[in-house]
Amino acid sequence: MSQSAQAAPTGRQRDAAILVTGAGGEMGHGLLCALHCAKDRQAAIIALDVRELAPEIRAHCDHAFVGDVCDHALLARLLAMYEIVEIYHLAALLSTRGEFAPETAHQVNVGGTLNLLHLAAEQARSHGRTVKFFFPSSIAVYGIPDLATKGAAGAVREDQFCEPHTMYGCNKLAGEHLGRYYDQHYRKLAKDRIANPVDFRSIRFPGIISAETMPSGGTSDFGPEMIHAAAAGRPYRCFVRPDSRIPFMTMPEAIDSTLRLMQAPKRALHRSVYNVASFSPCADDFARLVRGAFSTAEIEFEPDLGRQSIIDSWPESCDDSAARRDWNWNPTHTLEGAFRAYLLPRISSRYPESTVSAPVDVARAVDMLKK
Ligand code: AKB
Repeated sequence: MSQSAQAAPTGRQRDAAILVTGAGGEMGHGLLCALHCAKDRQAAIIALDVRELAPEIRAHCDHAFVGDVCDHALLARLLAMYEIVEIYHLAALLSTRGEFAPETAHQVNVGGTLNLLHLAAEQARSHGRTVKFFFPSSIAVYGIPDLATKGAAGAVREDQFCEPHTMYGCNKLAGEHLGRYYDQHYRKLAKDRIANPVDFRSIRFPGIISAETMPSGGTSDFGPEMIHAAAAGRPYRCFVRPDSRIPFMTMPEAIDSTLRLMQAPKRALHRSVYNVASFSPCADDFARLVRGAFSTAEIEFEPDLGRQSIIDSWPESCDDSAARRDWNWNPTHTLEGAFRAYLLPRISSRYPESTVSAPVDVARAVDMLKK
C-alpha cells in the first residue's frame, strides 16, 4: 500500500534508501525497474510522485509516497525516516507545459531541485557520507539563435549556446549549477561545513522514446507521439516541419547511460554535466519509418509556430566525446536499429485492441527510410 504524506514516522532505525522523485513519469518507469533488478543493491527503493503509482511501477519500490517536491514537511519526514544514500531527482515540468505556466515551472523545477539538494546535504551531515545525486538535464539548456547557426553548429559541446529559450531550459541550467555548487562549494564560509556532501552527476538528455509509455508536456514529444499514434491506429498531426532535426535516444539507452554515469568512479569524471548522443533524425525520417511499419498510418504536418521555435533553438546533435572518454558512454542504437530491435517489436503489443489491420513490417519500414 502506498504511504501518504500524512503517515506517521515509524520510529524504527533508519533504513538505507535510494530516493526516486517523479517516479511515476516516463523515466521513472524504466529506472525503477532497473534499480529493482540490480544484483548488488544494498538499499531500499523509495518513490515519490504527485500521483499514486501504477501497480506495475509500485511493485518495484519498497515504499511509495504521494506528494510534491516543494512540500518541505514531507521532505523533512523522509529525512527523518530514511538514511538516503542516493537520489534520482526526475520530477519536472517539461518544456511545452512550462511555457504555459513559467512561474510554476520555476517553482517545481528549480525550487524542487534546491529542496532535494538540501535534503541530500542534510542527509550527508546526519550519516557522514556523501549522497550521490542524479539530475536529468536536457538539450533544452541550449538556445541556438537561428536555423543557419543551428545547421553550421553541428554537434554542440557542453559549453556552447547555453542561452535557453524556454523556462524549462533555464530551470535545467539553474539545476546544473546548483548541483555543482552543492557538490563543490556548499556553505563555503560556515565553520561547521562538511566538504562535498553531494556527489552531483547530470546528463543532458535528448528527446527520449519509450515503447512502453507516452511522454506528455514536452516539445520532443512529436517523435514518440507519431509512433504511438500509428500503433494505436490513430491519425497524427505533427506540430513541427518535416525537416526539423533534434537528437533522440531510446528509453533503454537513457537508463543505461544514467546507471553508467552513476557507477563511474568519481576520479574518472572531469565534469558534472555530460552530453550523450545516439541518433538525430528529422521529423520526416520518423514519418517514413512509421508509414513503412504501419500501412494504415496517417501522418500530416501542421507546424505550430511556437513549438517549432523551441525545436529550432535546440541543436541537431550533441558532442558526447566527454561522456565516451570519462565513463565509456557508447550508444547502442541507430534510428533504424531502434525501430527494428526495440520500438516496433515492443510497441504493437502495447495496443492489442488497436484498429491497425496490417501487421508491423519492420523490413519495409527500414526500406522506406532508405528511399
Ligand atoms: C522536452 O521536450 O521538454 C523534453 C526534453 C527534451 O527535455 N523531452
